[in-house]
Amino acid sequence: MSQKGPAMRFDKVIRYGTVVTASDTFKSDVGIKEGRIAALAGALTEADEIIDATGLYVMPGGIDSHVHLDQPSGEGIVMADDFESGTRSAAIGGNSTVLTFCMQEKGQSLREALRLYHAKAEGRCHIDVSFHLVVTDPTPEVLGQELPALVADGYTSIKVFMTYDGLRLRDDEILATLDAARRTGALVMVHCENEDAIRYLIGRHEAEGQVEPRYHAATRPIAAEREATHRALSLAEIVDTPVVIVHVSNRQAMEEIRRARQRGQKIAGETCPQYLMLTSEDLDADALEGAKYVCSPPPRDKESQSACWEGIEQGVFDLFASDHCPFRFDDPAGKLNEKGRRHFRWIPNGIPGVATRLPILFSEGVMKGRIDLNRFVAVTSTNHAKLYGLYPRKGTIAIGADADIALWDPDMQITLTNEMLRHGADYTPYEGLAVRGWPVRVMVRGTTVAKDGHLCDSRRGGSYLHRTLSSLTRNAGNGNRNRG
Ligand code: DUC
Ligand code: ZN
Ligand code: ZN
Repeated sequence: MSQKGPAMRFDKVIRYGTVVTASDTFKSDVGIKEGRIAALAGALTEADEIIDATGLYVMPGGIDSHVHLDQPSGEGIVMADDFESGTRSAAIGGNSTVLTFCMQEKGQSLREALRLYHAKAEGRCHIDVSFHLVVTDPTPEVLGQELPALVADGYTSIKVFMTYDGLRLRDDEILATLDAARRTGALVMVHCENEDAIRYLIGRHEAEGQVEPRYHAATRPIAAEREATHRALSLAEIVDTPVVIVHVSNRQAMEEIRRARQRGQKIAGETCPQYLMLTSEDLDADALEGAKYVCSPPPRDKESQSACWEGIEQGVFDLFASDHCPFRFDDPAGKLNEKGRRHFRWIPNGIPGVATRLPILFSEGVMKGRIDLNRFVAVTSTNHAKLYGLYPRKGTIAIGADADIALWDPDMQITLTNEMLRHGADYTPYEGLAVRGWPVRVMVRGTTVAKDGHLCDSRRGGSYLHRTLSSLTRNAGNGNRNRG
């Protein structure tokens, strides 16, 4: 493993730890110079700072590729995290990079949307960030002129919605967007739920006076997600374009991914902590407490939880992301806004989770023997870097990579409380959950940003990351790009 002689002097050395990557686990010191990993070897002693990692795992910092920060969320509603608080919370939970969303308004150019989101993020981020483009208005100019130029500038992923008025695209618009993505190499993430079915069910429950939070889950059934997943995959097949199916909540949607792959399609799948840890019964909580768990797709049942675990274990899911989409609970600008108190359809969709994603998977997955350490690193960091064009700069412990490192203490036992997560929400869905394993230090490009649960670098030194093409589209592109 040694690449450098012992005479080299480092800025920092992490000593005595166990390095874990997506493929290997080995004892090694890690030498860091000018923000990058410069050596992996035994007995690196020459450094300005020696960090003792005895008993700790030295892992790539978490990359959370599905995070919402400072997004407009409807009249009078305010997202609970901006780029400062969201990246602070992410760092405390073991992350060194987050990918957030830049939302195009109807009639707005993608460039203009990006200008606004860069202004929101500039100088406020504690860790590195990059944006996915949410395409809500796929005009010929947007798809034919803007998108190719933006992909060339390193904005290499987009998201489309099949649900929500104002956001959803029709099937022909999705096809046009996928086609444009194929030509440019952009990777498309799809939110799969059947809007018409949901709207119909909302009307039916509303007519019966059934407007409590629990009806959020009842009006977004598994079949509505499965149908949209099947349709998204079919549209992707028709124009031969890779896609990521995000926030998969249940077995039926997951099996659609498996089947599409068996047909030869290039598909990535993502699931999230809420689909392992919560069920629709949480939305049944007393009074309006259920509003805390309103997210889309909604949490399902125990069988769906088992299916999602199976998908992580068996590789159907490449990505384990938080879908952090935080709103305060007891707040007129949050879950319990005036209209939301009276009808579930006005409760903003989303739950906080950027700080709890990694500890939950480490504790419930690794420590309970469901997945090994290497799979943990793959689904929480390496695969995010590969799929979203950050690899090998990010997502691994290797010479030349950014020194984005999380030191994990596998023996630390923590009971989660909202206060320790340092996000802007006034609750966590996981209050009181006991976890084993905690990221005791998080470094971004060699600088320690969080230590022992506290932010310890107030410089807000996070950078914006321009990205290369996805591993999924780069490979698919050989025969496809520039065709048609
Ligand atoms: N989709 C997301 O990806 N996040 C929050 C809400 C939603 O519908
Ligand atoms: Zn979504
Ligand atoms: Zn989301």
